[in-house]
Amino acid sequence: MAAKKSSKKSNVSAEELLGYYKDMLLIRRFEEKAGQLYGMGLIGGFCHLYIGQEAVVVGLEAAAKEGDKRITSYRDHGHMLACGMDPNGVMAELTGREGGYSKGKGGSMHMFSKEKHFYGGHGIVAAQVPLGAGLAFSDKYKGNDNVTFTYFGDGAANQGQVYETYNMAELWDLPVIFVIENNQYAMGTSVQRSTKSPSVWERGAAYGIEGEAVDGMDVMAVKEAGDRAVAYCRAGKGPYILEVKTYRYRGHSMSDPAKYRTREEVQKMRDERDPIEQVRDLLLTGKHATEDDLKAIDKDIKVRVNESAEFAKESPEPDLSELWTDIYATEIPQETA
Ligand SMILES: Cc1ncc(C[n+]2csc(CCOP(=O)(O)OP(=O)(O)O)c2C)c(N)n1
Ligand SMILES: [Mg+2]
Repeated sequence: MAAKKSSKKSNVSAEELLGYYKDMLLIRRFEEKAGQLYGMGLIGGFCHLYIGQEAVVVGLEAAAKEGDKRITSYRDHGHMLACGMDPNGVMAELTGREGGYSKGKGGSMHMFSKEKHFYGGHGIVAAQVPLGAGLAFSDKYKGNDNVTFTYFGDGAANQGQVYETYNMAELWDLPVIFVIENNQYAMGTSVQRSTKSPSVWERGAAYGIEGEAVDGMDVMAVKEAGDRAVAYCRAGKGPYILEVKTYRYRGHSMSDPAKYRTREEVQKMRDERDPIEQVRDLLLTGKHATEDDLKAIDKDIKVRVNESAEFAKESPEPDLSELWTDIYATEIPQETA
């Protein structure tokens, strides 16, 4: 099994760095806006923000190619933006409007895009793990070289269905990358309180699955690990586990005041490990961008996010007749419903 590797920052081009910066900042600003709209009562139901974890999905999407699939949990807004879904459609789904990806009927946790090969958005902890293996099975069956990124949390990693899936995925050499987003907490339970071994990825060894741990606050390290995982899976060698060590800055969901950890713990992570600040520093010290360039990027992103919020407020509520659509895979005519 591979050991943890650090990123070689010198190999990364200015263009690549700027791309990571923009993609991570879009997620951060989008999530901040979603938090505001939630506070204003415009978003109902659950809303789990991805702030702090941006480098995970941005690094891994940089390792993906057209045709690859992704599936994740309820903490899904970042994944959707990173794979190129439209911020308008995501934000309007959060506000439960017709212009949302699930026509306003799914909300934060249940969005999909066939076009971008994004298979949800799942509210049941770890439910997406066997589904991810199923997606990978379909690609193997069809004989193409696509891979499926199957994301789940440190809490989900203690679920039995993860290990049933590991066994079958390795048995059938499925091209699935199991991405454990270890953000140190499962609701109010820290990893230390729930898990004896600090290396969750090493459990794959019991099933013969290769893997590694990676610093999830370093987008370049994530991209490099993603490249290794993708190369392994595309070569038909079977599944691969990436345990990405990250941190969520906000509570579990918008309704969590996060009293189980200190403010100092969160502040220290923000000050010392923030994924966006790390890339910002590299851009500035490498003279790839000036403070003014970065301000202009932030301004453009805020404009884009504000547009999505306006769209999400103005898009109409779904029509009542929508209650009878999208229930079964094959549409049932309304008169018989
Ligand atoms: C089967 C199931 N059990 C319990 C819950 C309640 N629940 C929702 S999120 C969560 C914690 C999951 O934590 P983790 O997998 O670390 O993901 P994170 O929220 O940190 O991204 C729990 C227990 C659920 N949704 N589904
Ligand atoms: Mg977690």
